[in-house]
Amino acid sequence: MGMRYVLSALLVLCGTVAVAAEEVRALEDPHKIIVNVSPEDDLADKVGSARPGTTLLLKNGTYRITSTLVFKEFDVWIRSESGVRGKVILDGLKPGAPAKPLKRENCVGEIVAVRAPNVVVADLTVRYAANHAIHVFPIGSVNIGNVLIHNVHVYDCGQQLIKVNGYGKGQQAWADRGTVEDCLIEFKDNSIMQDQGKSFYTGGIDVHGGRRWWIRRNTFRNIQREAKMMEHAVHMWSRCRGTVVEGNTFIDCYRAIGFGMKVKGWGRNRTYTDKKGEEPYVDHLEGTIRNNFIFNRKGIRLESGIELMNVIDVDVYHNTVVSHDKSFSSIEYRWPNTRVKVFNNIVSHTIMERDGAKAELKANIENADPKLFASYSKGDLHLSANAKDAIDKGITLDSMKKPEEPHEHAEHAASGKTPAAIPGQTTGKEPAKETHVCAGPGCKDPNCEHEWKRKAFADYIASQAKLTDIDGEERDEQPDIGADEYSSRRPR
Ligand SMILES: [Ca+2]
Ligand SMILES: [Ca+2]
Repeated sequence: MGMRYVLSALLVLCGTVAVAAEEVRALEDPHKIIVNVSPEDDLADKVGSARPGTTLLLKNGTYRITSTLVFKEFDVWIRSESGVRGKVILDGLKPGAPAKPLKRENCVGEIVAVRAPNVVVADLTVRYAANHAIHVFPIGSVNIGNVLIHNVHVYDCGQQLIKVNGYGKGQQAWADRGTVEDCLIEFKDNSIMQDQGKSFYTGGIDVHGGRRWWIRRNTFRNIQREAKMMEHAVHMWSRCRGTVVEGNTFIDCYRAIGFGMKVKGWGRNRTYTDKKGEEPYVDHLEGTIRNNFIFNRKGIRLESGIELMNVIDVDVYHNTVVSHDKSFSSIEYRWPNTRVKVFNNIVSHTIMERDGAKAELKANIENADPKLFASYSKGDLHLSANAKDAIDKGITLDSMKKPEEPHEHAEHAASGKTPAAIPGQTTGKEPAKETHVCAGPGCKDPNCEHEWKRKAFADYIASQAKLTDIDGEERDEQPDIGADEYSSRRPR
């Protein structure tokens, strides 16, 4: 299947907030084994019997998932034949059970379980699980890498919609270098959220101990209920490392982005061979949060837009955080060991220090005037032509142009190898050894066999060479404050 572009027919109105139609690049599929699947087929069996190097190509329709689809082999893809994510639905509602009211006990526990490297889930919809729509966690003591979730619509599950865990009580293995991109992650019916009394055990993407995850260009919407405490739309913790969260739009989420949480080791946190982050304990190392729009309408509480909780070496720049109601904080950094940089952000409320945390703060705008935005009332957070305090007022960020490459693309599966023999996969607590360092575009290494991976990597390198904004537009020599670089031709 060649490279093609799909105009995702997404023009969704959420109150007054419009999510613009977006062009999503279709993945180029390298596989020669294509298994065609129809809704009447036993999909769990097809997934369970797929060999490495297989693509399961799903015809249009709703697939009733009565037992979890478990991906145990590496390099297996599942995607819709049409490339349109709304036309293939993996539905966890038990046969005969009502969809309204939506109840956890009427749904399968998990719909997709990814337990092997290089699995791709693309161009479809996943809904109605008691716990998670997609759960990534290793088998045994082998790390898994390069899981890709691309152009997927995920909604209405009881716990976290996408969950990434380590394996076992001693946490011998982890999931690294995952990518979640161009997805719509939301709640339509939040009655399914797991109620814990004063809070809900529910969120968007929740990653424990993962290294170099890349969360980009997604829309997160309505991950909130009754103004009660709940999990973040994106939460990276238990000593995740090198996360990049960029170019996402968050609408009506109670807490949008969280890095870190715990102030002490808790037996399920990751350790690294360089022992970084162990003494004193920190809960997230390195990473970048940039070019994100975060917006909550009147009546939908934003507890906090970006929370940095016991983290070090995290750069937070060029984000725009606006809530119509008063927030507890727009951005906050907390706990004595925290060390972060917070530059070029524009927020409707405050950037808050808590409990002795340290941040280098430059060129941020707090208590932003609503007139700075293209439409404050409708939540269009692009800059208005009159945003004199923001346009060309940011500091240049030469030192931040290249965050750690989150998607090393070092270990590709080659057909016929077992997971344990995949380059880069190791056992125990050691991080994956790098057997191949990609030279980027034109890489000659025979291990670097997947053209689409090379393209993704080339895109990434290109995006780093120039500092861009949330629209993917290049920033000029005098960067604007916030996620948007002002242009008179504003994308809608
Ligand atoms: Ca500028
Ligand atoms: Ca722009």
